[in-house]
Amino acid sequence: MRSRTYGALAGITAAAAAIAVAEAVAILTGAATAPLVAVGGVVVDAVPAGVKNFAVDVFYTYDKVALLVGTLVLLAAFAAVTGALAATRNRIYGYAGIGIFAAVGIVAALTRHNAPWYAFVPTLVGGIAAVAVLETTLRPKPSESGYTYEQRRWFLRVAGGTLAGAAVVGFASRWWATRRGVQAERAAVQVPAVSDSAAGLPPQADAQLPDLAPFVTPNKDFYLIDTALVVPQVSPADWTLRIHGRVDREVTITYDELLKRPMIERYITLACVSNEVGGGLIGNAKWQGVRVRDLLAEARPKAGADQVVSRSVDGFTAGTPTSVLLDDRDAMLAIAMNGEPLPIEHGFPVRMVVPGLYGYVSATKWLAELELTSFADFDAYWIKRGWAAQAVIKTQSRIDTPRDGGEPKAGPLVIAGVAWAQHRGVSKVEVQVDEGEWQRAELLAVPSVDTWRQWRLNWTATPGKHRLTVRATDNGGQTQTDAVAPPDPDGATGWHSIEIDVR
Ligand SMILES: Nc1nc2c(c(=O)[nH]1)N[C@H]1C(S)=C(S)[C@@H](COP(=O)(O)O)O[C@H]1N2
Ligand SMILES: [Mo]
Repeated sequence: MRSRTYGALAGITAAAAAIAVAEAVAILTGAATAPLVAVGGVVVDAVPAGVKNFAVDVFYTYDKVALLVGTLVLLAAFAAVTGALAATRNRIYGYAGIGIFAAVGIVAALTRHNAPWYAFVPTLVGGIAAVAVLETTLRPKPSESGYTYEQRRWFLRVAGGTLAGAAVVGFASRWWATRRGVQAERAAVQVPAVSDSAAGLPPQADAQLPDLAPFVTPNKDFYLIDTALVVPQVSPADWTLRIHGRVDREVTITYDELLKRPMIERYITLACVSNEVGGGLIGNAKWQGVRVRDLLAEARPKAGADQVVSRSVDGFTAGTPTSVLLDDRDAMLAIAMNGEPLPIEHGFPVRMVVPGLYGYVSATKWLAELELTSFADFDAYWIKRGWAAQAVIKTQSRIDTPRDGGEPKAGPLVIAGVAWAQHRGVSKVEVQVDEGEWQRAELLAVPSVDTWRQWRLNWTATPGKHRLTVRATDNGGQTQTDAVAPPDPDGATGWHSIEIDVR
């Protein structure tokens, strides 16, 4: 084994030890203080919008795993180079490498939103572990003819053991840190009774066809989109909401106080602006919570405060028109989703839900603040990255069954899907088979204009290849446009179209 290889392996071993030790310390200091998470968070916030949109497209919600793996690979490459330099030239290179990485990790951890003062500790302890590992593994000096058999055997044992140990400690720590979150606190929440309940679910809201999205999306199937590399763990006991900024009276409310307020319950379909035509970044749930309007009324927004910026515990922001939060659409601070306390990944203990607006301008999870300001004065998270500041949900429709590329049998076939135009409502859905006439689909019932709507059409499928296309019209009489546009900057447009081969 050449000195260079030896040094490179020693460098990688030291880096692995550093990451694992830092992860273990972060069990005590909070997952967000682990250098991988902190640096990853800086990268998420810093990458140009185009790259992130690409990542969302390619990795869907797995882009976070891809980011962590990418960071680890880069770190390993850097550690290998500095380790090789340390072994062949001067030990100083190794220490400098560790120093640079520790500095990056510490600065990242300390500058994250709401970072505690001790956020530097995991990286510091990890850096010390790296120095110790590098010092130990580089101690044997090669002779003129290279490392002896004994030296190599010793090194492989030490490096192999450290790497295996680091893998176990690293993964176990991360697992433990997640396990140890606020699950127990969530389970202890008693969802209060509702004083103004959702219009009952009409029996004919759900056609219950295989492959057709159910009218109510179960929590476990509800799409997940956020910028948080680790799910924030917010204890209800520590939760407060501060309403401040351009208000006559600042209001702060605790979780217990929130639960004592009149509770409303509404079916609301949430959609992500990144959803492609035909995509799955949309879901419908029964949300329970407190009217935002009532809380804002107590704070008394000043004239000209046309934007409410909702800010999460981890610094994400969404900007919503104040007028929308004050009108009669019942925007709410949700504490429950489909009858359960809000799931942790969907924003426990409190999130905002606003009918008719995309999530990125309204649906802040792990909510901490509402700040009254103006659109002229502040750009929220995604607006800084080029997305539109004002974005109402565009009318859209999707074919769920038959499946794209499916091979159904010839004969009677039900074509079905969902259509949405939240807060305007869907009045018509039409389906086109090949180049034929547009045929009006049957619309299923809905509790309000704020949800998506199932539709279905009976068709006698004839053998051969067919193209099925769907389009919806909202209650204002506007039919969704066939002009194809990407999600960026304010939502995708175009008709959903699938191909099937009838057998
Ligand atoms: N704190 C926080 N809230 C957030 C986001 C985020 O990144 N951080 N993303 C928003 C976006 S873009 C969408 S589409 C919805 C998604 O909510 P869900 O994950 O519960 O489906 O959350 C919104 N709320
Ligand atoms: Mo989104």
